[in-house]
Amino acid sequence: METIKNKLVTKAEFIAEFIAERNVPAVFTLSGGMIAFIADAIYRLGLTPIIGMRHEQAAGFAAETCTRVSKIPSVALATSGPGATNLITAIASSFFDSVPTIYITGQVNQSEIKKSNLQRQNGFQELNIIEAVKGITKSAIQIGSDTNLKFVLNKAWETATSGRPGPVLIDIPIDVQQEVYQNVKLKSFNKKTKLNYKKEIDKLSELISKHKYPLILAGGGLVAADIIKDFRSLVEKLKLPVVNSLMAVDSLSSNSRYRIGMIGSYGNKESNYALRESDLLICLGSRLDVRQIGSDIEQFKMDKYIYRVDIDEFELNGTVRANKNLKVNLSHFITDWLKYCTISESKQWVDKIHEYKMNNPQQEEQDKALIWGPNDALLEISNLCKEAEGFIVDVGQHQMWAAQSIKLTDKQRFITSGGLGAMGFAIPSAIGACFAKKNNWIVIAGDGCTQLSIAEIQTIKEHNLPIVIFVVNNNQHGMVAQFQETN
Ligand SMILES: Cc1ncc(C[n+]2csc(CCOP(=O)(O)OP(=O)(O)O)c2C)c(N)n1
Ligand SMILES: [Mg+2]
Repeated sequence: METIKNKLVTKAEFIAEFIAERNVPAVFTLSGGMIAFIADAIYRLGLTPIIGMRHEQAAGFAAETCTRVSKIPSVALATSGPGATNLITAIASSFFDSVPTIYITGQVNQSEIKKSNLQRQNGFQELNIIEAVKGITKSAIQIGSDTNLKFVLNKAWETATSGRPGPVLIDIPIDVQQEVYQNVKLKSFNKKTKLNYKKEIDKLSELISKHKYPLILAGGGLVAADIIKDFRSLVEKLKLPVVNSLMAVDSLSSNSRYRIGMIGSYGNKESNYALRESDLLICLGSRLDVRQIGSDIEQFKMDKYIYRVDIDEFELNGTVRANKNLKVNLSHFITDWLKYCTISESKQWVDKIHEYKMNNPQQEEQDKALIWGPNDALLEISNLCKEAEGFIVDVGQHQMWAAQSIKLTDKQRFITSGGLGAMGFAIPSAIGACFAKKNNWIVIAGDGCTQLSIAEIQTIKEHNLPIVIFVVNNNQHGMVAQFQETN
């Protein structure tokens, strides 16, 4: 890329250049006056596609999923006030699912920003977005004329991508966007050195050898750590069964004999069976959410030895107290585990789980009157879509049927809104996915969810994106109906 060196540029242009230098795959936005200078600068520089969406929330979801697929932070831009508030659901989604998305909001002129918190509003469409998103971002900062822009951008990137990843928000008043900035070549932050975990791995191998029913629980943190290839090699080497949370459906391909399936109240029967029977549970980047383990923690633990690996100490110190907690970067840990692991012998244990599965098919949960239930339908859809890059799944019963029954090939992704569970996630997310990897993406959405983001079909058409949408129509908000009927 040609860098504009020793040339006076505006701060908006500098931001556009930063975005291009970092190879951001795409920027998603719905325009507005207070963000116009940055949007124009990105467009004029011509190095990063800038995609106009029909709603800022959709822009936010698109940027999140573009990030999840490309593994490079993507950007969503919004104008001040309603543009910024419309981003909030998407920001929360990135936060809960540990995605390092960059959100940039425009703000009114510095002179129009209210001076006291007691005043509701000063400028037109002025809103304190920094305060609003403090609890759902890793950092949220407003840039002023005196702020070192280059430092803040580098720092924001570093904050989003380091440790447990998550979103950051940068708010930039319109007058600051237009200020002149002396461009200097951007320097990237140093990568942290990798520690060696051989000692821990040796102890873990011994622990595994001492247990009869060891089980791995793959969580969203494992997928976020971008170490799936090594993880898969590790599992084939260890020959240990693996269950997953909703956020790690694609941690193993369905071809693997060791992929048992999803746990929890909406999980696969055989996975819950394996979880119950296990005497050693190795949790890799999993929050152990109430939907996965239930609210009775003692009942979940029984006499199991729980070994937790997570980068987030607040998760490790959460409700489930493990026998062993390891606060480490999972990608480093898995690399070392693969290097130093010893092979365990758990064939009988894996056979036992498969036997249970044979005798307890998932389909049996469905309404007996249905000849072809939703689990059959989702399995069939996946059989028809083996060439697709992956499945992007919305929120509701269809999401659970998909997580239970879709068969994934080696390369396919399964992307959904996990922690926030935000309806309307899938269609805009598929748009974001296309800008990260232009191949066919399959959307699975309920009749309810589809209506939240139906306008984005226009965006799909405008860019002629290879997205196929399957609407699972049960003429109701099925998950809520199920909740009402059973409570
Ligand atoms: C933004 C948002 N609003 C409300 C909910 C609560 N909710 C969860 S699932 C669901 C129903 C979704 O309906 P549909 O898309 O038809 O899926 P189904 O459960 O019928 O498969 C609702 C209303 C939510 N998760 N997100
Ligand atoms: Mg429905």
